Amino acid sequence: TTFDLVIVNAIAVTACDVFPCSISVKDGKIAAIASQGFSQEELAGVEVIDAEGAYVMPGGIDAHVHLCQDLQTGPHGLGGRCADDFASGSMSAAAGGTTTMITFACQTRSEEDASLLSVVERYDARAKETGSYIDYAYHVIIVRCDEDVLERELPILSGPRWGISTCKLFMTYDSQRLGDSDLLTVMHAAAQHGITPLVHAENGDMISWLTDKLEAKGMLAPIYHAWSRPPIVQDEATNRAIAIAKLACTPFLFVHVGSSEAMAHIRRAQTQGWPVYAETCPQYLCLTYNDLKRFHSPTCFENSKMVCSPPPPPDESESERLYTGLANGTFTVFSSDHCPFRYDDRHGKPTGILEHEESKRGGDCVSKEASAVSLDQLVRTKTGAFRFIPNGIPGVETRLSLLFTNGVCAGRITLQRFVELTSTNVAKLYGLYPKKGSLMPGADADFVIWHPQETFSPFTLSNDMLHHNVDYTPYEGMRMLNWPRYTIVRGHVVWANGSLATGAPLGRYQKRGPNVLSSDWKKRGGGPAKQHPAPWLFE
Ligand code: DUC
Ligand code: ZN
Ligand code: ZN
Ligand code: ZN
Repeated sequence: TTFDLVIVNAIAVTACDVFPCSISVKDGKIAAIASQGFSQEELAGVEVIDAEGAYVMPGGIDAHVHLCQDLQTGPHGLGGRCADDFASGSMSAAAGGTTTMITFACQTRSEEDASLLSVVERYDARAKETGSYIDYAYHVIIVRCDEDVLERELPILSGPRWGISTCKLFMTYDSQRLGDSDLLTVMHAAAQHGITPLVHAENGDMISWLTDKLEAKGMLAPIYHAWSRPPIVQDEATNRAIAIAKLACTPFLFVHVGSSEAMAHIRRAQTQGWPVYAETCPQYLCLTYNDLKRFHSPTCFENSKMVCSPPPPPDESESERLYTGLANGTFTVFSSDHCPFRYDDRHGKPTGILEHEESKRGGDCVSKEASAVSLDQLVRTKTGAFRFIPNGIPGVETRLSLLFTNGVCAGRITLQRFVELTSTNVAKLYGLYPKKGSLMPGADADFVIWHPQETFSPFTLSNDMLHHNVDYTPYEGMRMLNWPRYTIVRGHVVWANGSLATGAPLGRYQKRGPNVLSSDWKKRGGGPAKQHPAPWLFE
């Protein structure tokens, strides 16, 4: 039998090892990893990629990507139109070396979203509308505590039809947050059905209180979005969520951790043996408060391009502490939190102006669509209010290169740790391992192949190089020391030498199993019996 694809002259990098090899692919799976090349006979008629001595890694897995999340369902709890669908989002991901993404099917509190199953079905229809160029899966976002959802629907979602083994829960945003009691109930139910909760840990009351205080002083500019969410907002919620999860007895993960104090709470719980995991994202390593003052003056509305929640950290010393958490294992995964809003779309970042104008007039939203003012005029002349700016920045395409440049090339993390954070641990935590995230024979043939490091010419990033449907990148002007040269999904080359493959989207939905990073957790002495004098209360 001959192969479908062969990669020669590669330096394979896994979460453990770095070694020279050749890799063969058959029927979308890794057939063999060989220390030598292949014979002429074996290669006859086979597609060959010469890696020229470059690193080959398991394809990137980005477990935090927002696509097709509509107006009211936005993670900011306000208007704001998600700029990427599955087609544009997956092309952007592929061009950045990512072969699998996990996106969010988001429940709202409206009547039609009472059933989480129908939320997922409708979201799945959105994905099918365009198809995806890389493999994909869904998390669910649960914004209410409903017995039918928790007892009847969660087992269906985690079962063979959908294979959804994670749910995201918010501790902030009035339209989405769960109180402590609901968090206990939902986390406990999730644990019983083998679903790992992902927690957005910011104290919503602190944020509202600070927002009111800032606004009372007329401090409305984008930079004050960060001031309304200082690190203590994350610290408190993180510490509280750890206590809640201990009582509910469930392994869980903190998404988008951007505070070193929050990280320290997580580290301590891990050291005590609790199955607590954490994610951080490029914006907490590569941006600071300064980037919220980048354009012209601090009050310039263009600074809304950098508004995300949690915000970037105050300064670089904080990012440096987060890099330590990446190196020492406190962080389990590194994701983008790609949450795309355009600047030239009145339902993108300019929502911060329009809603502000409406609120000053005390009106509702009806006149906005009809407004004769051009968008261009609007963004040039208005300042807007940070409260109304959609929270989120794009980054699915830049995730790997930013960490490769600033983590690996800068000597802050090893190559193996890079693979662990961007692929292998992600697959293990989210139930895709070893099909994804590994270079084992039999695994899916998902690869990212870099440029040979010695001969690569560093370049300066600009948004016109990117493939998302967003009109800016927060990382404009940053120096990149390498970039994925090939992205391969189940043996299909989807990105090569600066070009995306044309043709039908071949991404497949991935059913997931449970988190395997903490499969031994109950044995290690977790479980209700150790937590409470009356363990039967938890059954
Ligand atoms: N949470 C996210 O996960 N993404 C964007 C904004 C937010 O609050
Ligand atoms: Zn969040
Ligand atoms: Zn997000
Ligand atoms: Zn409108």
